[in-house]
This record gives sequence, C-alpha cells and structure tokens, in this order.
Amino acid sequence: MSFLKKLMVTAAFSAAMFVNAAYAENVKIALVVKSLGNGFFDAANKGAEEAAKELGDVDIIYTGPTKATAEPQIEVINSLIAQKVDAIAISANDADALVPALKKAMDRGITVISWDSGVAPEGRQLHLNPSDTNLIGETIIKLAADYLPEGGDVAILSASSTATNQNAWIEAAKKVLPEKFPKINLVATVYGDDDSAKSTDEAKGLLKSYPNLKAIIAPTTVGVVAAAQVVTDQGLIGKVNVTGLALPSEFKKFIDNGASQAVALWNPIDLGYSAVYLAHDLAVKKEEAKPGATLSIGRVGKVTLDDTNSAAMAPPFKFDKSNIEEFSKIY
Ligand code: RAM
Repeated sequence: MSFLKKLMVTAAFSAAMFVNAAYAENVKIALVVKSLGNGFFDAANKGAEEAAKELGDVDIIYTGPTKATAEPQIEVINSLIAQKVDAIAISANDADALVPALKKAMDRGITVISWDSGVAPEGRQLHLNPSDTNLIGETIIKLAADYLPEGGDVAILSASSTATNQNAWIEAAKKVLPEKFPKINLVATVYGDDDSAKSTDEAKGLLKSYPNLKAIIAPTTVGVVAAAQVVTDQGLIGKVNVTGLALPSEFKKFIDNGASQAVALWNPIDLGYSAVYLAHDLAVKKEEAKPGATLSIGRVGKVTLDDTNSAAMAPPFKFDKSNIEEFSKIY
C-alpha cells in the first residue's frame, strides 16, 4: 500500500471511530412526565425533540407512568437509573415521595432537574416553572372573575392532590381571592387526578353539590376538557363557565360552543425544549445550577435561578374566541 493510500485508510478508520465514539457519547436525557397519554406532555416532548436536534448530541427517552401518582413514577426513575441515563428531567407527581429515588440517581452521577411540577430542592439540581406561581394563581381566578361581574360561587377541579404545581397555584389563588376578588366565592376544590374519567365524575359531583355554581376552574389541561364536556352534555352552557389552563388544540371546541369564555396556558413546546436544554447543559458541565446563576436556553433565551435554584419562564397567555383557532394549530 502506498503511503498516501495508507494515510487515507487510517484517516477513514479514525473518522469512523470518531463517529462511533460521538454516537456512544450521546447524552441520554429522560423526559419523565406525570402520566403518558396527556396531550400537554406530548407537546412538551415535541419541544424536547427539537432541543435534541439543535444540540446534536442528545437522545430523548420520553417516559412516565400510566397513572399520575408517585409510586409508578418511582419505578420509572429506578429503571432509568439501571439504564444509566445521563439526565432525568421530571414533572413530579409528588414533591417529597420522589426524593429518595432521585437522590439515588444524583449519587450515581445522573443530572436531575424538575420542570412543570417540582421536586423538593434536595431531590433535584434545579426546577423550571412554566411561569411565575403567583401570577398563575391570580390568572386562574381572574379568568373566572372577568366573566362574573356580579360575583358568585366557583369551584376548582384540580389534577392529583399531591401535584406540586397545581397545589402551589391553588394556594396562590386562595391568597389573592379575599382582597382582589371579594365577590368570588370558592366553594370547593376537588381532584380529578389528570384522569378523564375521574375528572368527569368530579365535575358532575360539583354540579350536583353546588346548584348555584357559576364557574368551574380547572388548572389542568385534562380536567378542563372533562369539565367542559360535562357542562356541554348537561345543557349548562351559559350557566356554568368552564375555565382554567387548557391546550388550545384540545379545547377549541369548547370556546366555539360557548362552554368556556376563555382559558390560559404557556407554550408547552418551549417548556419541554427548555427542560432538555437545561438538563443537557448541566449534564455536560457547560452550566452549573446555583442560586443567582443565569442559564442560557437556546432560542428561548435565559433564566435566572432564585435561592431555591428555581426559575420561571414567560407569563401565561389567554385564549378566547379571538385567537384560539390560530393557537390550536400549534399546540
Ligand atoms: C396537565 C398537567 C400539567 C399541567 C397542565 C396545565 O396537563 O397537570 O402538569 O402543567 O395540566
């Protein structure tokens, strides 16, 4: 073999080695959701895949339990530890119950962040909120109050009773009620567990127990659809306004038929994108999670961590007759 040929063969061989090595070193990021089959999380996964493509060295494992509870989520975490993933980005079904399993993951060198629904600080390196918690709390009440000038009874249909995010929003909502919305009377909070059937039953139960109910506020994309369907089926359009946090693609028909005047949400695609971006940059040690740190998240911009290593993204966005059509095509 001529010297030149030898050189070319060696070069090709090393290039192949390099490609293999690069492939073997792809950062494995598990996007763990509260439960599978939820359109909100499927939209977040779209963003996760987008970030993976942009970063170029990421494999996404999109996973979660079938029910939105802590126990099966712990099993998912343990299996990801066994698979030796590089990072876990989780939307938690319980702030505390997941901590031991996530601590074990961190002890093994796995990067752990929470997003959407948080884990207690000792169980993760950072938490990414979709938006400011107090702002979301106030928004969900305002969405009902804006269409109730005379005030009246409202009830909350939440996700699971241990969901960190919904519980924080409801607490924030209750705080602003007396001062900012004195005519709004919150009569009950019930839990549909982000399960369509349970949410439907709970919505029916509210309508039965509170015949004067003027609005159902569901700060969950699963619950809000179930409640609007019940109001539609029971011929209560115009009497009970359903509102809360909804995915435009799933909810458009209830704005169209009048079961709801307006809902709100943030961009779930951006949220999934950002979670993966942050998990990646911590895993490859490009960024460090510490109070006060400002972290870059690609096309989404930057976030700054507070003293609990939490950050918040953009304000929620309101959807009504004027714009839901447009957004329903995006998420
Ligand atoms: C449901 C989930 C999720 C929440 C949205 C608004 O899909 O409970 O955690 O952020 O609603």
